[in-house]
Amino acid sequence: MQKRSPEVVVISDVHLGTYGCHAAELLHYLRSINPRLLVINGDFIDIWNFSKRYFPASHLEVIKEVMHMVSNGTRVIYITGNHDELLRKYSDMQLGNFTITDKVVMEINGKMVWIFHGDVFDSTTKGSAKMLAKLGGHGYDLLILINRMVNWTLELFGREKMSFSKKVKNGVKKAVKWIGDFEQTAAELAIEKDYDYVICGHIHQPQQRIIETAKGKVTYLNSGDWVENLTSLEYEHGEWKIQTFDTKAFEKVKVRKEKPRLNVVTEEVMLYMHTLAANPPRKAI
Ligand SMILES: [Mn+2]
Repeated sequence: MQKRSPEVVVISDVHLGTYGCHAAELLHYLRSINPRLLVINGDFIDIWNFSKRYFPASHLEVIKEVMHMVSNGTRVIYITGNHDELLRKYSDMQLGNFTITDKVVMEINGKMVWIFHGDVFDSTTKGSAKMLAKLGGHGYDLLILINRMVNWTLELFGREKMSFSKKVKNGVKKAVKWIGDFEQTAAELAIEKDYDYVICGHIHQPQQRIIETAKGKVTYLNSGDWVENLTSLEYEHGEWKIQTFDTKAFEKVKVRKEKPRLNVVTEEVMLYMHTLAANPPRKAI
């Protein structure tokens, strides 16, 4: 397989460590690209849900693949989200090609691009976004599990699969218009700051559209997620586009299991995280 080399790739909301995460598909996608810059825009590792002790081999393989990309020369910027906000203590830490931060402003071919996860709007967009935050937690995970069981049954009878969470979210969308609120808020702020592009994640809704207000206009982009939409943003030849993973063409290759080393209970990992959190790194002089 020839790797594609888009200049910049943005992914978000992978939610490693949850049942909903499509790690095998993401692994397949990551192995198909060789970008100069990879931006992981929040909620990559779902630390909120770590207590479940679910962290299969394929999820670790995703982390290994990202590290592999780092060592092969891809610059990786990890922007923290609300499900991995524990890592915000390390903001602006840099290890070679790898950076952790809260937000990024970069210039790409003369255009100013502002990238952040988007949970910062949760407290400002009244009520509606909070529903999503809750949905993003345990309830959402349960919904995905039930959905998988239903789909398994549907497949057994040769019926088309269905997406519960998409249905629920579409309902929520109609009721409170939170997606619109979110996109509008992000765009208004970006216009105020005079940026050309604003890139978010968080709401699991891939998007690419120009938003115009009385003060100006901006291109709003959202990389979607790897729970339902399996999307990323790619920048190549001066253009941004949404890339959707082709599940139909994807052969479900089982990720090689290295038992018992990889197929682990996360207790050690969790302990490590907590230890680090208790001792934030000192700023380098
Ligand atoms: Mn989020």
